[in-house]
Amino acid sequence: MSTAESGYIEECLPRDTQFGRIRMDGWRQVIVANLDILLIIFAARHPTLNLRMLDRFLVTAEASDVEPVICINKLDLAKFENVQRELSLYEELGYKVVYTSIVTGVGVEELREVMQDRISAIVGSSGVGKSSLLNVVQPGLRLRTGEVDTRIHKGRHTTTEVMLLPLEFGGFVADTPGIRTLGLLEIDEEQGLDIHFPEMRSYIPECKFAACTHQHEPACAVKRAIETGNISPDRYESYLRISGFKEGRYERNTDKRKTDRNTRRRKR
Ligand SMILES: Nc1nc2c(ncn2[C@@H]2O[C@H](COP(=O)(O)OP(=O)(O)OP(=O)(O)O)[C@@H](O)[C@H]2O)c(=O)[nH]1
Ligand SMILES: [Mg+2]
Ligand SMILES: [Zn+2]
Repeated sequence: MSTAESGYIEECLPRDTQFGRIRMDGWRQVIVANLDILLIIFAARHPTLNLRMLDRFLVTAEASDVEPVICINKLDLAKFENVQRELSLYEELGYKVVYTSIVTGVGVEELREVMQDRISAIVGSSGVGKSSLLNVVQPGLRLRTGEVDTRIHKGRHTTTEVMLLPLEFGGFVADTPGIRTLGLLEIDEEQGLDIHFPEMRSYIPECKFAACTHQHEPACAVKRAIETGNISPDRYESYLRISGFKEGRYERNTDKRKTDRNTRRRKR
């Protein structure tokens, strides 16, 4: 163990938590295991802040029992009040939101506090500034950073592999390559998708049907909560989209639909 210069695997620890996704080609990819924190990074601008994608990341974190922290980078490119207004819903839901910029240095210390003595992974689209932020959080890392295409405002996938990096102030952080699509890996069909939306949890037991999908069922408490303004229609829209994601792990109605079809066939 003392001749650690070339490095070898001492032990493979069991995976308590894992963050991963189902890629477009169907491969179940585990990106990082045994995480404490998932740092979900978006840029305030360039590339565009995508709340629909944020919801997917949040569901993944909830489902894998990893604490999500939202980080909005490139604050220097936008008006703070506008960005904060867009994120206010998430702060109300109890998610921690850190606003950062490598240009002004705002939020960097707060990010260090989040990461200290924890194992975290920084995830998000290409070009949002994941590697740039880590270079500022932990000087000396010298991670390669890329340009954002000025025409389409997308990154160019500069980071190509996951790297677990030690932090001098304590802890480890994994830099990861930009993610284009996030097929959900961790959704347990028995448990359902709804419980990964914190604002839905208290309403779920009040739906008339125990297996309510909150889509077409009568006397649905979740839909009522949307009507009364207690659940955001945007978050509900994300719920609907994720639940219909065929390549993802969630198709709660599949069996039922099959049975319905069979029954119909038999009747004919
Ligand atoms: N204006 C501004 N630009 C930033 C900021 N942070 C990063 N950038 C720029 O954004 C571009 C992309 O940064 P990267 O750190 O390579 O982005 P990444 O998320 O690691 O991208 P991938 O490795 O491709 O996934 C670089 O040109 C950075 O200089 C910021 O806070 N403000
Ligand atoms: Mg990078
Ligand atoms: Zn319902």
